[in-house]
Amino acid sequence: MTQVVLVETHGKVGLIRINRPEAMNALNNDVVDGIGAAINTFEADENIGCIVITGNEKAFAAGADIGFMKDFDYMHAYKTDFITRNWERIKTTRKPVIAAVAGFALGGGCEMAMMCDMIFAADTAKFGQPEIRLGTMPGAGGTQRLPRAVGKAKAMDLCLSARMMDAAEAEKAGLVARLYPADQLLDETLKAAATIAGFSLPVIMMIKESVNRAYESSLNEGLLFERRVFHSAFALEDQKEGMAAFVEKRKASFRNR
Ligand code: DAK
Repeated sequence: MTQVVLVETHGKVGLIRINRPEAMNALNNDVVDGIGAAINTFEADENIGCIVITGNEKAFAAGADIGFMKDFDYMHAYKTDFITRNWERIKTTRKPVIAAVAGFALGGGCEMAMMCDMIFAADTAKFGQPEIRLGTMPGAGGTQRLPRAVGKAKAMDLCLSARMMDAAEAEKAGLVARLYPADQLLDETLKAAATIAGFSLPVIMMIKESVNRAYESSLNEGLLFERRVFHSAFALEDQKEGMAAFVEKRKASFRNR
């Protein structure tokens, strides 16, 4: 049986590939559970400092599997917690997750990319929330994360018109952190992920937690949280090492403590 999720390790980077090319990487329970299991493994591995999720050159993921869900009724979707059981795992991991998006990231695919900490896109990427065309609406963060990323006007436009946004527009709007020619996307993303993973793991986690706080609290609360976490970073051996290395003009060697 084809494995719908492929998992690789590149040094300190964990790579997860969605692998349903025959269906534009449409998401089903197996895919989402596979991603959840891979994240559990990477989370438990002290050697991994950053995770990358990608698809193939045609699609990151063209949304939830429409054939699979077309006959669902409310009771089934609710009782089985459709897709949800591992869906939030991307969000709850304490290690940074980069979505490397080439081709289509539509519906649940766009929502999954937005759940990651940042999106790196190929110039071929296309983002959209076309659920309205199917007689339904975004159900996994599209109406919530998209306005936060690109503002209300563009989010309304995408969710209500079902139009796709190309990579250049997505980068300009703030959805995409970095844009690459398609043939360089994965290499460049792995390189960036390796740079992140080379820093001190506790500091990586402190920064992720603090940036996320910006979305979940008032500015004053967020600043206070950041200040407390910043102060606590002085308790790290890696802080002593990082600053000593700078003063001694050598490369820091972090031990994740
Ligand atoms: N589901 C199933 N199969 C799909 C698919 C999808 N979403 N997208 C594409 N495919 C399949 C096509 O049926 C086709 O299969 P065959 O006919 O070859 O067997 C194959 O992939 C190639 O697609 P096309 O022939 O259509 O290729 P094109 O290049 O012409 O068009 C396209 C590519 C991506 C523009 C088009 O396929 C398309 O519009 N796809 C549907 C996009 C869409 O509507 N996505 C939104 C789905 S709703 C939740 C989590 C997630 C969700 C909800 C809740 N919870 C946690 C609660 C998500 C919901 C959605 O995403």
